[in-house]
Amino acid sequence: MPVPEDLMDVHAPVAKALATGRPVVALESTIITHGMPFPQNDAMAAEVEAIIEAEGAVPATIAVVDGRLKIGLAAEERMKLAKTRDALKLSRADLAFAMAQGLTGGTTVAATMIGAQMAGIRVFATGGIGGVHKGAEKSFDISADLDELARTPVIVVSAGPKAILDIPKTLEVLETRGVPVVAYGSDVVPAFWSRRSSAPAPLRLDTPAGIADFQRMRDGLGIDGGMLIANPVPEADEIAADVMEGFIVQAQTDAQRAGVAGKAVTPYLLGRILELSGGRSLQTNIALVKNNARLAARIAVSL
Ligand code: PSU
Ligand code: MN
Repeated sequence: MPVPEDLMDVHAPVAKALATGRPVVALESTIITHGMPFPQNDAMAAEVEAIIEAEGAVPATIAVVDGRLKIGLAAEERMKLAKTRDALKLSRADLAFAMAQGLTGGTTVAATMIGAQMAGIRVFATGGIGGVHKGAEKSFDISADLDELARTPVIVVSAGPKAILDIPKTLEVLETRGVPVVAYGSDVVPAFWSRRSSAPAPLRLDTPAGIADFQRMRDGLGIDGGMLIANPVPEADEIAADVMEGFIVQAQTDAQRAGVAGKAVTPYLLGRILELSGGRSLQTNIALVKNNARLAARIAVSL
């Protein structure tokens, strides 16, 4: 059996930071391969990495390239991935499949958490996590991201569950599985493109140091698994929930009509919402990922 170190390529600046105990922030790559069109996807990824560096941490974009698990990508590698049209979308179920077959893919929140933990990275920034889809009582569509949060000890900084999901059901599943959901500086859980959902925050913290203290206490008690930080999108970039609702309902109707199922659902809905909103949802998505990267870097520095 190969040992994990033989399966992954840790980008030199990331390896150096990990070896010297400097803060590192993991980044996912499904948002690059399936979440945004080229060239905005690569531009977003570059800006996000620069924000993390400006905060004094080292970014590590995680992906699978030709069967190798990459922990950190050089700029040319990232650009190449952003242009790869047939890249797979890899979660816990198919991460090892892609590696065994020598394939290339973006890693979802779940697969990125697995890679981060293997490399020893504690903090990870993304846009939004997958969750319980609306109508899940019929479709059974519940993202593997939720199970991963329950089992893998990585702090995931997001802008809250996407409003294409059933937010109350997503929070119920996280509570059942023992995943802390911390709203950052807010009494309500943010809803990705919008700062507020109708769900009260299960937990609230207002500083990166407070989040780091909470994690240290979990470590001290031997409580494993991840935690979810829900960081509201900046006010200037938000789209009001009632405006979003129209786009979401339309996108869902279109998805059903087109027979979209399984792992294609989230990319389809995001793409359709982008079209329906005339590109506005993409601008908001980019702004919130940058905002999350900044907070994640501050948490990593605090830890
Ligand atoms: N957030 C975005 N764009 C995305 C995703 C999140 O702004 O593309 C991706 C993440 O990688 C997340 C995945 O893990 O969607 C969830 O997919 P699913 O619902 O199929 O588990
Ligand atoms: Mn799904």
